[in-house]
Amino acid sequence: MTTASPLRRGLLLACATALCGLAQPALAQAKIPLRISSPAVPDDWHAKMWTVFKDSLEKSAPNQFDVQINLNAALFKQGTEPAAMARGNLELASISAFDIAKLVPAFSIFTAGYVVRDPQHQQKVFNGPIGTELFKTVSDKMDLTVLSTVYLGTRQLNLREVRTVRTPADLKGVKLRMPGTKEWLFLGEALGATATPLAFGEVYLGLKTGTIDGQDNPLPTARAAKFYEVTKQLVLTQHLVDSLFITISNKSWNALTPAQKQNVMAAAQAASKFNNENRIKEEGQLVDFFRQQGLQVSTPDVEAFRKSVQDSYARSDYAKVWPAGLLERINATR
Ligand code: KDO
Repeated sequence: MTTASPLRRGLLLACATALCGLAQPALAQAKIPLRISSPAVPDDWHAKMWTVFKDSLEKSAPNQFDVQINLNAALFKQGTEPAAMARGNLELASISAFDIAKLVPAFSIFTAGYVVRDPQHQQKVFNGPIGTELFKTVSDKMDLTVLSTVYLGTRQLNLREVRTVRTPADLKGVKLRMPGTKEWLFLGEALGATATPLAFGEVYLGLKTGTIDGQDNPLPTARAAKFYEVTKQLVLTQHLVDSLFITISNKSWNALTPAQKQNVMAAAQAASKFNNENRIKEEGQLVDFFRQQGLQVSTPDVEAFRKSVQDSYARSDYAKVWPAGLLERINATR
């Protein structure tokens, strides 16, 4: 065995250092970018879940992914995420049934009030054959792969001024803020209110200044976005057990190795598990919190709301495109 002279050793070392110096940026560049955009406020569970996603992925696939979390709709406007993913400007997002229904009309069944019964029902529906079939259509028509289903919460009403609300008729003339698509506005009208479109980021100010009379969201979101500071009443209508779907663009998904796919899928599932557990727990505690904040909490005639909302959907064009038997299959899922 020959040993290198001190001069040669020095040269070798210098070369190796130079090579390392070159190799490092090359390695950094090789990381797969995963840009995420969400309208959620940082204190909401479905914003925090992205950190769980990032940490979980870093643990299972160290240094392979560059996960970039953008909250408060800072990167893309609420509802424009699927288009951004289609254009290749975004890799991941948590999109709603309302976003999906625009391109997959059958999905509007999940935008209808009083269809999904509770978080357990939601998970059974989407993790079973109905989810498998519909997610295949989402992949075909939207070029997106659904990685997991997130429980956004059960939507309730939150009003600026106290009023007696027993049935949908009591919401006549109430300017109820809804996100700005026709599916959302239909839900607001089905509740008996005057649905008023507004982006999520403008709701706090809208309530404060009175351009809207109320908003609907799950209680954890009303807490995280501090809507209790600018409203006086909660009406527990329980009108929509709402979902979000963690999706990745097919272009990004198909570029992953089988092992990376498994890691990304597991990270998405860890993220939704974190969100779902915390959100369900918090929903059980927040009525007391809102009372402490001075809000009046009222329970309307939920059966009257259910009947009126279900009748509105049954009469609507939405129901005409629901695949035959789908509603019955959802109802029969236990
Ligand atoms: C909202 O704008 O009311 C809504 O709850 C709609 C959801 O689909 C989702 O976009 C959510 O906002 C955001 O993630 C902010 O919490």
